[in-house]
Amino acid sequence: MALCATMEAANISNSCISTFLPSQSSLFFLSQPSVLSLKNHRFKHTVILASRNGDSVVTLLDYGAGNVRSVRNAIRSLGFEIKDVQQPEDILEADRLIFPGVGAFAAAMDVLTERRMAEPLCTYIKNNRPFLGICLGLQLLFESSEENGPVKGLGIIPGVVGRFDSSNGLRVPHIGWNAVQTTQDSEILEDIGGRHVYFVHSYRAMPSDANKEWISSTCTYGDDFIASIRKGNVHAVQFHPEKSGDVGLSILRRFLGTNTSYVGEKQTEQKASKLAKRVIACLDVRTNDRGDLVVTKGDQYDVRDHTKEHEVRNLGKPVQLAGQYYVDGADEVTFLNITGFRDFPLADLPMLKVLRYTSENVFVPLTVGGGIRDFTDANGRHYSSLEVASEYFRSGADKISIGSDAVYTAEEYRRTGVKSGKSSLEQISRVYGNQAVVVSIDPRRVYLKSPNDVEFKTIRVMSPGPNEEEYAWYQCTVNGGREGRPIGAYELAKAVEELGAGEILLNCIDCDGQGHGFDTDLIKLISDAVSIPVIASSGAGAVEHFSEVFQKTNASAALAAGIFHRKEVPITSVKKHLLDRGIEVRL
Ligand code: 1PR
Repeated sequence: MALCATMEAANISNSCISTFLPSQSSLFFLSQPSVLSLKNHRFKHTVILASRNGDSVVTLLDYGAGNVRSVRNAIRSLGFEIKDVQQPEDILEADRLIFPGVGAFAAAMDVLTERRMAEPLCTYIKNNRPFLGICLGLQLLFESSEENGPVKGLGIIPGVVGRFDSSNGLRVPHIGWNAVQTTQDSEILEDIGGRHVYFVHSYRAMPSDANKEWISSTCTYGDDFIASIRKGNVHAVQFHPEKSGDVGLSILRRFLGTNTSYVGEKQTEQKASKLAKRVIACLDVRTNDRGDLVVTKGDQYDVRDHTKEHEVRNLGKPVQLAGQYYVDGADEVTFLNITGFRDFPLADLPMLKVLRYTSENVFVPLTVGGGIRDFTDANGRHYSSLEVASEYFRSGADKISIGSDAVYTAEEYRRTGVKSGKSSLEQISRVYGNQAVVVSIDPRRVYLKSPNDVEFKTIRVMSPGPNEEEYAWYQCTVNGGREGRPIGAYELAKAVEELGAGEILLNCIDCDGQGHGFDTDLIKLISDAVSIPVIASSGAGAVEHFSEVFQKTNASAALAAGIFHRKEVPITSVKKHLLDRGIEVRL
């Protein structure tokens, strides 16, 4: 590795850098210092190039079942080249092999068997050759899995992979930044030291006497499960290093054989101990009247200025802002293509480009929403919602978010009581897993004199309505809040959980952009009703609003937009405040 350049671009904002953040500068490892990457980051960063010798090639086992772009980007950002496994022999010839398992266990085993890759993979591992399995790439090493099963695995490690038990209120999937306890020396984990890493999964392998010699770390979620294994040169991790920020990149770097620590110095005593509450930065994206793709922000979903020109508010460039939020410590970044309901996203190539460029340098999870539905274009070509989602995943999304289409699906499901299996929600979660499917709800509060005035779930509100109403229901809307539908947020949330959603992004049109705080009545109602994680959204105006929502509700994450875009409240201040209030966050 050669340190090539330290550069400081113009207009660096220090306003959001506080003393407790892990690093005040970020390290970017580029195989080629592309103009785009450098141009798009207006913050201090260092570029390091891997040496160009035979050691810079990594073999990747990508069996084509889903998004491994993030892993590719992370490897490339460390200065390594990727050689894809094309045929079984490539596995045995690899100097180091990374296996990022994606999709479902049974499907992955089928592909490995059909392509005659299972046997060379077992031989490679049994010969103690350098190996790193990620997520499903860890689970497949075990004897079998209960996912779609029982299904036989590669049988290298004793044990059965089972589902998290949600019967005691545990939210499944396990999504977010959690702590690991190392149980055995593993040089690839050396930089973890009390930091959180990113997990997203519903199934896990459990420690036992039979597999204890393999375990290098465990994680607690309900019970203790296996977070990583290590035997000789064989490593595998249940979490996602490619999505775990600088700690994750350091794990990859150590596996790839460069042992220098590049994790920023941590200036806090906080040690990760459990699943952290997430702070998410959201970018509502659309094309403005000049044809530029911009980050905008509405007041109760109205994104146009109240001036004569009535222009779409322009709060910045999507790739640049996402990169900034990554450096500032956002635990996830969400892009919502807010005109996706009328503009077909696959025609919206700029949005796909935004994802591609962002995922090159942002190593935390990326969610994208807007326009995920079946579509027939002017030439009569039909696109399924699965195709739309697949394109988003291929472009770098880790999760997709469905808005309007999920409302129609839930209405139909409530009407018929039948799961058709054909909705976008069901199809995408079947192929990519529930953890990859978020449903975004856009409800509007409707006040009522009596809870019997509607057939939907009502609540007694903390503050009475304009005509002293004491009750309200939350009516779902579609098309960016333009049309109210005959279904409540409560009914929608319950239905989409049953249909396969892995997470709920809970907006509130009344609170959006107001800065008066989250609607805790609504968030409590929904987060108590479902057992999947709920992201609280809309209304954040001060750091206290984040602690309030976590103290009063069971939200797993809180999302904000306007206060971050306008630089009124930095992400670092939000995290510091939560930490001061005893709420665990990722640092
Ligand atoms: O219906 O599948 O095409 O998805 C469209 C997506 O775009 C939905 O997720 C919907 O929420 C979003 N959307 C549509 N129109 C708007 C709009 O603002 N006019 N944005 C819109 C929704 C709400 C939040 C916002 C928070 C936090 N934006 O994402 O970021 O309210 O804001 P704040 O912190 O400033 O209060 P489909």
